[in-house]
Amino acid sequence: YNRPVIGGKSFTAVAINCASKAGEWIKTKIGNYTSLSLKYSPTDLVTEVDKGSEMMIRNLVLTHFPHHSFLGEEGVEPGPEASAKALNSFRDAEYLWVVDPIDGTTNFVHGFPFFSVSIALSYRGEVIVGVVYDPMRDELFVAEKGKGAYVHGKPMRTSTESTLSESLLATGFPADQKVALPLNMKGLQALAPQVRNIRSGGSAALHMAYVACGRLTGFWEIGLNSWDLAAGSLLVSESGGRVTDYKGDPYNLGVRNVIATNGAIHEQLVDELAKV
Ligand code: 2AM
Ligand code: CA
Ligand code: CA
Ligand code: CA
Repeated sequence: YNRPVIGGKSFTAVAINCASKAGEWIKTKIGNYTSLSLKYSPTDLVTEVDKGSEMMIRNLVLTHFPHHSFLGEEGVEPGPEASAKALNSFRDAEYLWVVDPIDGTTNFVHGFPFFSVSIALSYRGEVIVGVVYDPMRDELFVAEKGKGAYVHGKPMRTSTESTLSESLLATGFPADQKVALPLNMKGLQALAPQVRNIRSGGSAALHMAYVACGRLTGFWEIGLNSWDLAAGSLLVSESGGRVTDYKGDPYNLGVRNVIATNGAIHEQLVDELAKV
């Protein structure tokens, strides 16, 4: 894989530009958005800022790369079936941008300062660029396939804990209250007594970035979508960590139930979650 450059603009440069522009704008909109609506359920929120951020990113990407495909959360009908269908409709795409314009909308709406912009570029289904931007801390996480991962230009490595008892983990509470949420509660109950502690920040993409830079030992969550995980998956793998589905099979864009770790505790976490 060679760093691709078209018209003097690298894919990565465009991704960074999109994430920082959108992030700066989102930051000005905290406590200042005008329309809040429910998508799929009372917990599934969207604002005009989600839509505006996605439009900003989409326009910028397609201006630079008009022949690329684009998959953004707010361009897809709500609900898990539509998400899977949308991703599947791009299975033959060469270059596909996979974008979450605000990951952590609930936090954005409540003014809880933990959300991010997540932008990934995949080539024939494999993520080659991943950018996650946290506008509140002005932290920019960038990875390129085969070229490592960086936070503001500084190389990132995952943490070194090798046992669950030394581990700081994160998870998220799934929206699906019938199957996924109870399953996750069982996982929590099994893991909580075994680990140092567990956090739930509310942005899957930012949790993945925190695994990549070693602030978290690992992260797991059920029922996510491609745009939540695509960028973060490359951050983690390029930082020396591991990203798989619940069974321990390698990450791909279709993975909804994710386990991401520093590598050292990966099998232990997969095993513990398999027991519940
Ligand atoms: P979002 O803020 O972009 O919607 C938090 O646990 C994670 O779950 C976030 O990445 C959040 O992304 C996602 N999330 C929130 N509501 C969801 C829903 N109804 N279905 C699937 N994912 C959701
Ligand atoms: Ca959402
Ligand atoms: Ca999301
Ligand atoms: Ca979102």
